[in-house]
Amino acid sequence: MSQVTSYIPPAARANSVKLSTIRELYELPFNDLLFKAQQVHREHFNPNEVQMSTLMSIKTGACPEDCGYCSQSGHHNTELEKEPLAVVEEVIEQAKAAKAAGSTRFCMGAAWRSPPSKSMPELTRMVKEVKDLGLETCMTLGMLNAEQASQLKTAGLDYYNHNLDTSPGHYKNIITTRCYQDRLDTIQHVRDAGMKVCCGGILGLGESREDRIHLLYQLSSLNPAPESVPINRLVAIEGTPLEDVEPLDGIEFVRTIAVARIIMPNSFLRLSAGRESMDDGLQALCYFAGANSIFSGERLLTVDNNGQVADERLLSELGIKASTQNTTNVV
Ligand code: SAM
Ligand code: DTB
Ligand code: SF4
Repeated sequence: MSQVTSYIPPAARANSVKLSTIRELYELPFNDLLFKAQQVHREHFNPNEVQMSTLMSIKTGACPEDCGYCSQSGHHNTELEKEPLAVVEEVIEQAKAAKAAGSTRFCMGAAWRSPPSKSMPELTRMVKEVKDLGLETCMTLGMLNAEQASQLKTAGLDYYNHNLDTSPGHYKNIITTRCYQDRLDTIQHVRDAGMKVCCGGILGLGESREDRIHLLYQLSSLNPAPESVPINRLVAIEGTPLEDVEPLDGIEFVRTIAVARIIMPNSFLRLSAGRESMDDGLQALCYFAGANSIFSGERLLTVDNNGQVADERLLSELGIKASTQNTTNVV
């Protein structure tokens, strides 16, 4: 594991939004912040459209990493049923169902520290066959080296999801089996291979506002900013070290979405894990603050998601439509 002293490559620092600017945005009166975020949102996106992705867990549990929030870590006793790598046919079946339900992107997630070399042929076949269905492809498989990133890109992978999760300072309180720089290195390999970056974090890990400011600073300092930014709200899982953490206040969650929208105006902001615990009002505020992408379907990787019926009801009430266009040429 590499030792970290500095997290932002010097070349990216020049363009990055200042920490003090992010702090000032957080401190704005709520209505001023939301008004500003909605203005920025309208300049860059259709405010009445959301992009839909569907997740599939292609390898579940027994992960060697010790992420304190995760049901799939082999370090915690979560009683999760482990599953080996899925066969390609099963993945295609689920991708077809996702497309039929209106999803434009299919995201395949595996509980690995990094993908084993022996699985690369199956993984590249999954990418090719999902892409042949006319879906955008995304994977999240843990750390990648340059060669793996290039193999996945050649197979047709559009996006790679790899989150920074929290601030550099809070990271060691949540994960000890890898460091921040490891995450940044994989993100760089993904960029160098020519794929789009999906990178965000989790709120509600017992972090302070200052940690949230530093997380957003890191994300907006990636050069360029990630095309897709998932904002997860902790789903506290029994048996993990974070099972009893105090839930993050909804208003602070919305503020974070709004600040992210302002400082990363071209990025799709995905309201990710934890949406199931949000009532209609909170979700509506998140959309108003600039969230414009969600995971559809009944399940995320191991936890429940809102499901199509509930999503269609709320989105129709809000007059928000699922975007039908792929995003691979946007930004
Ligand atoms: N193993 C891969 C990795 O860590 O990059 C991919 C899968 S991992 C489950 C993807 C992301 O899901 C994590 O980085 C984290 O941000 C989010 N996540 C996992 N468990 C969560 C939970 N209980 N609540 C909220 N977000 C969670
Ligand atoms: C991301 O940031 N959130 C998604 C996706 N990327 C892979 C995963 C959420 C996982 C939620 C917990 C679970 O289902 O186990
Ligand atoms: Fe493993 Fe990813 Fe879960 Fe961490 S978040 S324990 S790397 S599956």
